[in-house]
Amino acid sequence: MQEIQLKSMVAKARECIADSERAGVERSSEGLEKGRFVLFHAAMSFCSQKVRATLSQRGVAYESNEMLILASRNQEGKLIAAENYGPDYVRLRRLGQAAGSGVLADAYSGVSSVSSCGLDACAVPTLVDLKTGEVIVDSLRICIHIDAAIPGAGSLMPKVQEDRQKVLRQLEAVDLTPHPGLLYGFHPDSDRRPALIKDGMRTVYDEKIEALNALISSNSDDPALIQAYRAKISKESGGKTLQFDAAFQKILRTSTRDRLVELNHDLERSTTDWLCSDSLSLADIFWAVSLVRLRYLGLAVLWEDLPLVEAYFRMVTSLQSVREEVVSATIASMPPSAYLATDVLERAF
Ligand SMILES: N[C@@H](CCC(=O)N[C@@H](CS)C(=O)NCC(=O)O)C(=O)O
Repeated sequence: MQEIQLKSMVAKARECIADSERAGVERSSEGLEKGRFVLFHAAMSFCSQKVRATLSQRGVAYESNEMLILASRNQEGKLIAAENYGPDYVRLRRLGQAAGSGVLADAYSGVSSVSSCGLDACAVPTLVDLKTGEVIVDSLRICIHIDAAIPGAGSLMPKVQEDRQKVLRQLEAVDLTPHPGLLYGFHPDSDRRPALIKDGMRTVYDEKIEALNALISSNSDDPALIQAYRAKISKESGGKTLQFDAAFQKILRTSTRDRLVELNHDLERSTTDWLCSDSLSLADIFWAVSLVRLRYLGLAVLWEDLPLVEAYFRMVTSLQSVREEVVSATIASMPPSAYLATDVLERAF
């Protein structure tokens, strides 16, 4: 798309953010490629954390547009929709779908991988590359795109084909870990999520669906938008159905445990400090985000008999990019967790 047209869509999407202090903020302004990248993201979103950590690790400048991704009620009790449901943001994001992200996600699996579930047009993160005219809508593809855009030392994707395949396999493993399901779901017998998360999750789906229905009513002249909102309602309704389904919640835990056991095996096989090659790669950044989120949710118990995973957690959380964009961002933007407080930070750093 032509730069002028894209910039105009970005400007409109920015207006979906209620607080101008969160919109159009220059990050790492001394960094590389200044003026090229625009990011729509959320501090608490684990997919956004992957992207911000990658940008930070590669020293890239970008425009930050931080969205509130949960609905809220004003003093009169009126529901305020999440900013990522705003019509102009969804219109921008759907440009990314046209560029190759497949069908809209309309079913719930507890996983948010675009390659296996389709595109959620109402989610973050979204990256706009003003140099190439692209809108990129999936954290996995976004991080690979950013890394490829920055030549020179410090690349997070190995050049050697075999190592590259190893990294891609790990990115997929993190992508297929059911993070949304673990955050939103009520496990029948060992739910260690912070109390405020549990409280919020009791009403979250009803609020999402109410907000989306209101947006359908107020945008009845835009069929593409309505299609995106309907798909989102269908997906979130599926989440509501499974949120208290004990068998489903147990399956999510088991599949997470299986991925951690596999990670432990891969760490055993690795001949270097890092997971896939002799230097830091995107695999290490993605796993850092995943492990921090699991720890926040009280799920480090899933690797308590896997010492290599714990040692790896300590190593990846000592990276400055991970400390700032993942650990600190989680603590600052999410309700306090007994499992990811300052003592954990002190140990990790
Ligand atoms: N596979 C996508 C998933 C995007 C996604 O599910 N984002 C979540 C935050 S991590 C979101 O926006 N949730 C808010 C909502 O769906 O209402 C990616 O990695 O970018």
